[in-house]
Amino acid sequence: MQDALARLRDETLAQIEAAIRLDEIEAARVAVLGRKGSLKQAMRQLKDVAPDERPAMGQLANEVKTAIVEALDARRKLIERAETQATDAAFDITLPGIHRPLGHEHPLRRTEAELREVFARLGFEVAEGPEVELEYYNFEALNIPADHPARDGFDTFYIEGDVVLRSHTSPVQIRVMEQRQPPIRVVVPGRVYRPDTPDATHSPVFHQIEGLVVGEGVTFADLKAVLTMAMRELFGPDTATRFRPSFFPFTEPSAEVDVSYAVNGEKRWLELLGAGMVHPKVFEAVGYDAERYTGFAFGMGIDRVAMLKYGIPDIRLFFENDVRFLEQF
Ligand code: FA5
Repeated sequence: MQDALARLRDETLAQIEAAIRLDEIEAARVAVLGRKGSLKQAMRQLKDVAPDERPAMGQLANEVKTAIVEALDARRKLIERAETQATDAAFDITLPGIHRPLGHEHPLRRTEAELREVFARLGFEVAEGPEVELEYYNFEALNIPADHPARDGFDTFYIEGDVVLRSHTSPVQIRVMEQRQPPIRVVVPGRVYRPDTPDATHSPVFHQIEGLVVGEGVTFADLKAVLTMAMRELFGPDTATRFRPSFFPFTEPSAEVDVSYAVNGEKRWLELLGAGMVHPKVFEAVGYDAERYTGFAFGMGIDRVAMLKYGIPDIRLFFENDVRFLEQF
């Protein structure tokens, strides 16, 4: 009987130790301590034990029972504690919430929106045109004949035949003038493409905003006034602009316009746009009377504007999609 009690104790304690749910504890308790439990049955054998050994056996049986009751108790408490901890954790309102990152407006989009606003205040409407464009609009209609060296500056990616990716927003000048008669005052924001090698200020994909004003008596002074005002609106009232003589086949005279900025107190210039008076050949291409109408046009790099506005040293940062960069705007 002594052996039987010892085995019962060891097996039961092992079973309790292995229990991971409260119902397993309860099952173990019933199986051992219940009315028909194994301990009760073992006790019944007491009457077959020699009378002088009975007290010792009885005591052993009680010790086994106490050990089992204690083990059951301890295990039950452990499981209960683990369970409440698990539930508490699920409802712990002090834990940080699940972070769902917010999107950011891209600095280029924001700059484009601001440019639209500035020009809207100056009386410009917004027009748009296709990024996949016909060679005719990108070149010929703008007085850039095939095989003319001026094509190099506006060279582009060719899709097939006479279909290209536009290398500037100027083709939309033609599309707008084909559609309507003067007076015209539009800006055209959009994406353009060039096989330029990327560096700090050049990207093969970038953005321009085109401006076109056509009417009677429009002069270069109007062009200068509009651009100077726009630059001051964009960069602040003290902004200096510099008009350098330049060449574009679709304007005459032509200028490149730089805007001043400061690095450690030192004044520098960044080329922002090309501009000029609309060339009579362009008016001819759209059937306007070049004797009656004059106009000016400009094409500004939106990426360059954003670089100046936000102090971004490298244009490539706009296109890398690094959240750490984008989050700063
Ligand atoms: C043009 O694209 C002319 N269509 C502008 C124009 C319009 C002149 C109307 C006259 C009348 P240009 O190639 O200089 O010109 O480009 C204009 C501006 O786009 C530049 O001043 C610069 O700000 C920006 N730009 C040009 N190439 C890149 C490039 N690879 N990456 C980023 N910005 C560029």
